Amino acid sequence: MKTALISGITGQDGAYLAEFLIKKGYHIHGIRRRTSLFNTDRIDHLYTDPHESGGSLTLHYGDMTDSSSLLRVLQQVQPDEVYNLAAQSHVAVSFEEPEYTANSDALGVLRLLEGIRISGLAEKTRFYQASTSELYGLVQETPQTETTPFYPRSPYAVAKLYGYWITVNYREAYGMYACNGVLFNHESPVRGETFVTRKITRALARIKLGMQSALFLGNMDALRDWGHAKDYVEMQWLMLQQEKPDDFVIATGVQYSVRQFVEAAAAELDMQIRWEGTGVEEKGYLPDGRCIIEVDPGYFRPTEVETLLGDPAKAQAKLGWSPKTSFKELVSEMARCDLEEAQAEIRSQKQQRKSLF
Ligand code: NDP
Ligand code: GDR
Repeated sequence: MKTALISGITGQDGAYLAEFLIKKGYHIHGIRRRTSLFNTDRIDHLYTDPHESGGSLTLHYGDMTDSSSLLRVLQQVQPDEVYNLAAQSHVAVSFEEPEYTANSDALGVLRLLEGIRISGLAEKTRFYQASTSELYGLVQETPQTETTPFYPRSPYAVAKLYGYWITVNYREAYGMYACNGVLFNHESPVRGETFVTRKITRALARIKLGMQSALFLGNMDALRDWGHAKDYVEMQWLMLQQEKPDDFVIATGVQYSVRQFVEAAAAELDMQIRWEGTGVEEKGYLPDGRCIIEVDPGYFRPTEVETLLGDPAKAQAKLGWSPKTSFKELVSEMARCDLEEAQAEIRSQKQQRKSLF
């Protein structure tokens, strides 16, 4: 049985990857942080109590900012594969917490790689680094490929740039099997609620049910290449199954604006948006005249990444990559799930009211 260690297992990708690898017959070890509230919602369905036998998932406390915990877990688990998905992954938040972001997203990668090396695992353990299209930032060519120059535009992207290059360096210096997946935005019904796609589908579902009156957004002209997380984690695994380690762009090759995402999600929920005004004055109205979308400049970033579009030709050729989920299917799944979640919330509130009588 192969053993994989996943940092960031409680996040969106960690949950999809763990499920994917368990189906492949792996035993999974995951690194979770200590938090005051439960943070395992996304993986609870995969977990079995350690007191019962036959589980495929073991969780360890650890933190990307704490070498001692990473070293302990690596030495205990001696994994065949390490997937480094842990990161302070919110671009806007990285402007608020730049030093912490650098510590976890840049030095954290070094801690894992060095941990593998000094534990004598450099030959055995294959390493995946969650690199990002944010590296391209102020884009130098379109579409972006593995050879497009980087120009990071946020503390997050600058930290990830270090992560990218230290992964390449450990591959070249120590012959480690270490790969970068340069993944473009990927979403799902379990996407964090503050990323723009989930913020939109969740808010529109709640507006439809009368639970929220308006959605405030930042730059609606931003263009992104959005795929489905479920499709992308398969590529993370495939990158570690090749003869030689390499870096790959994973993207759909299709681009939409934030505004188009709003329109697509609204259409899925049988809502129609009429736009009026431009810039910070832009507003979205329902046919009955209610204003439900407004711009809040507070969501503008000090330096923005205006446009990203990936060219996945190399992954297509070498990994047999083709995205399975279309933009429309992705938006539809997210909108449907958020509508169901909002309906369940209403039902449980009604249930609670009933039990008061
Ligand atoms: P999420 O934000 O959903 O998950 C991040 C994970 O990292 C969570 O499990 C989080 O724990 C954990 N984490 C954060 N800080 C630390 C820390 N200091 N120590 C240990 N664990 C930590 O991100 P995604 O799943 O969307 O993304 C996975 C990775 O891929 C990230 O590195 C991200 O930067 C990168 N990426 C993501 C893309 C996307 O579109 N989703 C695109 C390209 C790259 P907790 O649950 O406790 O918060
Ligand atoms: P991104 O994702 O920054 O691309 O990083 P996000 O969904 O946060 O933003 C996408 C674009 O939408 C614009 N935007 C808003 N964004 C947020 N979060 N909230 C808003 O209200 C809003 N309004 C407009 C943003 O300005 C931006 O242009 C994600 C993360 O998963 C990273 O970890 C990953 O590396 C990259 O994708 C690829």
